[in-house]
Amino acid sequence: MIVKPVLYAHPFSSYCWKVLIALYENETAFTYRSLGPEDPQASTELEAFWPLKKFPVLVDDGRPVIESSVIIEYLTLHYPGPVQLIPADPAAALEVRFLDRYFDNYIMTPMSKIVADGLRPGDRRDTYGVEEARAALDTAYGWLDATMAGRTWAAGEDFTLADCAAAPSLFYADWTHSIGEIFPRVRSYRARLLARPSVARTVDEARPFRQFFPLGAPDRD
Ligand SMILES: N[C@@H](CCC(=O)N[C@@H](CS)C(=O)NCC(=O)O)C(=O)O
Repeated sequence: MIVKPVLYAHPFSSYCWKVLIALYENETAFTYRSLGPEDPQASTELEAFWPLKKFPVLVDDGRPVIESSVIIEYLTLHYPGPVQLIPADPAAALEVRFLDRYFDNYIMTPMSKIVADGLRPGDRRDTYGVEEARAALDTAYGWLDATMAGRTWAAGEDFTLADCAAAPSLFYADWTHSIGEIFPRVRSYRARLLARPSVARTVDEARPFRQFFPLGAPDRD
């Protein structure tokens, strides 16, 4: 009997999108354990595998694989498919891993800071921290705009791990602190990502949860 890996995830979670996009790119078979009130047992199991209770977590043959980037690396090793998300060439792979870190650390992190602030009680808001995060996002958009010159995908002509990280980062970052018209390459890259079938599917699966976006979701993708 073939045992499929199990993914503990939530369809609206940005870090889960990263892994879902990788799974959909290669049509990798997996069992989706959606974390939510409808399945409290899934959250109990997640905590047993990872007491920090961060998701996604992939469990393969009873072994947890933790951290979205590591999960995608694991999938490329154990469930390779036609889309090579990490290049075989080590130097090219380094660039992909750098860009993956770039999207997580310099787009996702300040975006999450602003979103999390929206969940705080009104008298406990971190106005200065949010201003800093907005400025950090503009700096990050600027660097990315220059870097994307002549590139279709983050690391060049091939869709990689870096694009799996870019899709949720730029999707939610634009909702949170819009990508200005002075960053045309970032805007068109975001649109290209949204048109990619694996990303479009992930965005569609998250649609029913938009009402829960803490800052209020705009009426667009
Ligand atoms: N570095 C982790 C980040 C995971 C993460 O922060 N996930 C969020 C959902 S997008 C989460 O678990 N939130 C629940 C919590 O913080 O308790 C990764 O790449 O997987």
